[in-house]
Amino acid sequence: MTDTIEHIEQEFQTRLTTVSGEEDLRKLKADFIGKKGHVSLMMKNLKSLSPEEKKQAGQALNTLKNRIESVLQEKLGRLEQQAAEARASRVDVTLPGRKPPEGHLHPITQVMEEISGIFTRMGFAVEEGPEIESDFYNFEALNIPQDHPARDMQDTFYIGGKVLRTHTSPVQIHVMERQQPPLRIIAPGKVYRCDSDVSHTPMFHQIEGLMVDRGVRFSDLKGVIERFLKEVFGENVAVRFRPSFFPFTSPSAEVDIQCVMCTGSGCRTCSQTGWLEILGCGMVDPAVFGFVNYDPEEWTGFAFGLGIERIAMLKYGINDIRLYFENDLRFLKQF
Ligand code: 2U9
Repeated sequence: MTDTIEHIEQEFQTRLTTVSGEEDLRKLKADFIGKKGHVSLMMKNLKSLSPEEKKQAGQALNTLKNRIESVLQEKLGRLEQQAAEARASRVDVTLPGRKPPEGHLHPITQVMEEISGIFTRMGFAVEEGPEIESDFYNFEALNIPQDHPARDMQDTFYIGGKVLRTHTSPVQIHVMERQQPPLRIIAPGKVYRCDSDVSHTPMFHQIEGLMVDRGVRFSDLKGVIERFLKEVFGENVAVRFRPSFFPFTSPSAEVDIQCVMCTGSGCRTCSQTGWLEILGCGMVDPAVFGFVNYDPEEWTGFAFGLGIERIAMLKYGINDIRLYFENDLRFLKQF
């Protein structure tokens, strides 16, 4: 009897080394201490023994059963722990993936595209031209005479015998040279002026517009500009036209909107005036038509010009234009 018990225990230890999962463990338990397991069958066989042998063998079998039980329990604990560790280190394919860092358009590009969109929806075509221009296209053809202050060395960058365009107006001259009216175009792009402070950078962006047709009047200009400003600053924005002067337009006007910071009550942004200057405009000066051989008796037109950075600063409440060009992602990511 004692031999058999020892044999069972050896057999159990051997089987235990082959256990690789909870299923094996359950099977092992059933085979040894289950109702029809080795230990239970041995218990049933005790009947045939003498009382003394019965007592001894019974105790031995109970001890074996307890030992097996505690070994199985310990093994089960280890298996459960291993399973938990495996689950924890497994890749969860249902988790959302990690996104690669994603860029976006520069705020100036965004505002430029928004403004271009407003004018293209009003029927204006987008035109582009070179950033290096001759004196004729940048100044002469725009009725800016030799001694005009805008030609001063302080404002214009000269390279060789040419200039970096100080406005996008040369684009419109090029278009008028190769195209007869009617004409409705905008010219967005980079321009260069020798100037630098919180509201000026040596390079900035403009959009200029030009419409030429028979019978174009100042009221057409007013309608287009008012529609544009309502699209950008909201339908309720107050707009005013102030008389002004530009060599290339006559009559000329500067256009203000009610201050977006204080809605007209007066603040630092609007220098306590309640108004913000947004753009310049006017009826194309007949002298300009003369340079491109348009008959000023037949054609009239309006033109306007605006600085993108200034509009973007007002739109986003930015007080230093240089932030746009420092490439600081903490700034750029906000747009
Ligand atoms: C042609 C004829 C006329 C374009 C115009 C302005 C008024 C103007 C400024 C706005 C802010 C420049 O960027 S800024 O400093 N522009 O005030 N621009 S009329 O007039 C033209 C252009 C082309 C052939």
